[in-house]
Amino acid sequence: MKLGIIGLSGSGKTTVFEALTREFAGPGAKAETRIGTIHVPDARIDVLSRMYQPEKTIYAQVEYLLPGKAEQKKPGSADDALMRAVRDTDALIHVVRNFASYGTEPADPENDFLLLDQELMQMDASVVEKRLERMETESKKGREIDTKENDQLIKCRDALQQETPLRRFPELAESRLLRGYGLMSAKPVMVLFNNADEDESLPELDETVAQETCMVIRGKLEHELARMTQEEAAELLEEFNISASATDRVIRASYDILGLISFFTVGEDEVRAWTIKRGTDAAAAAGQIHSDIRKGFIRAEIISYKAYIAAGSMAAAKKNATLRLEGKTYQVQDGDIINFRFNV
Ligand SMILES: Nc1nc2c(ncn2[C@@H]2O[C@H](COP(=O)(O)OP(=O)(O)OP(=O)(O)O)[C@@H](O)[C@H]2O)c(=O)[nH]1
Ligand SMILES: [Mg+2]
Repeated sequence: MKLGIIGLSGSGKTTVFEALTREFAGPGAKAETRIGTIHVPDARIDVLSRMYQPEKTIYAQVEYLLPGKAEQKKPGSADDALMRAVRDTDALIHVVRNFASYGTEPADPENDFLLLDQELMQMDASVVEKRLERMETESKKGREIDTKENDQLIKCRDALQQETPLRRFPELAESRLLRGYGLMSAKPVMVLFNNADEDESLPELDETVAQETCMVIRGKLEHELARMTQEEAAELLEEFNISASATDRVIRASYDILGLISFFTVGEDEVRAWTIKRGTDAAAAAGQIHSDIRKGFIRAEIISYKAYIAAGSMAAAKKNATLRLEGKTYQVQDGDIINFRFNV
């Protein structure tokens, strides 16, 4: 799963990308598209790993993509290079400047967000319009067109004309028929306000913006923290009276906007988080591990992380019956610890 980092020029995209991924580029590397793969921090995995002392501990992962210079959106320009760059991403992190910087206007975060968000909608509108025109031509020639797709495209056009991003309409945002178009405003988004070092609060937002998933990061501070040794970082955190770096929180939230949850498998060889879409059933979750486990699925032994910790051990959980047996259609919940029983 991949998240694309977008934002107006100078908003702090590179700073945030590097703080989140801890991949620091020297000068010159700036022009290229960068991808960073990172672990999703999960305190539950930490605890399970301490209990089992396994040979391997495996966390869930997400990828961040920072478009190269040439692909970033220039305000007011109509080029669709940005769209091509983030086409294959599953969600967007929209970085918004909320710090004063020398030589630029004072921060106007709400306006900046809306400006680029509207440009995303214009990009979508142009894609949708072109496609509708083509379909009309086809249909005039007597060729058959996909009427359902046509229908959905018209709904997109209507929404975009009202300046409503497509992500507000689950039917359109999740449509298989539209997936190939890489529509920008259909992607889930996290608005990441990039604050000055001294400021930890969200800017005041009106309703339209407040309904987005909004978070704050102090990009420059987090960037410094990410480069430090643990001792140095602890000192800086104390100086700014912060309990922990915000990057973990932001990374977890990126996982959430993707609609992803984790289930766990545990053992002395491996403690592992597996990533699935919310709503996945036990059979599909088994298939994530191995197609044979799905094919030979008998039952899933399941206990929630919380119940497991409360019970203290698998044996105790079996005794007090918090360990349950579930079938193929059981909807896996975030934090389920699962042992699949299967035939090969
Ligand atoms: N005070 C302050 N400065 C920041 C913060 N984040 C970034 N900056 C500064 O703002 C400038 C732009 O940051 P970048 O991360 O390069 O922004 P960008 O969005 O990648 O910029 P372009 O790639 O040029 O579009 C740099 O000088 C950063 O040091 C922040 O949270 N606080
Ligand atoms: Mg940059």
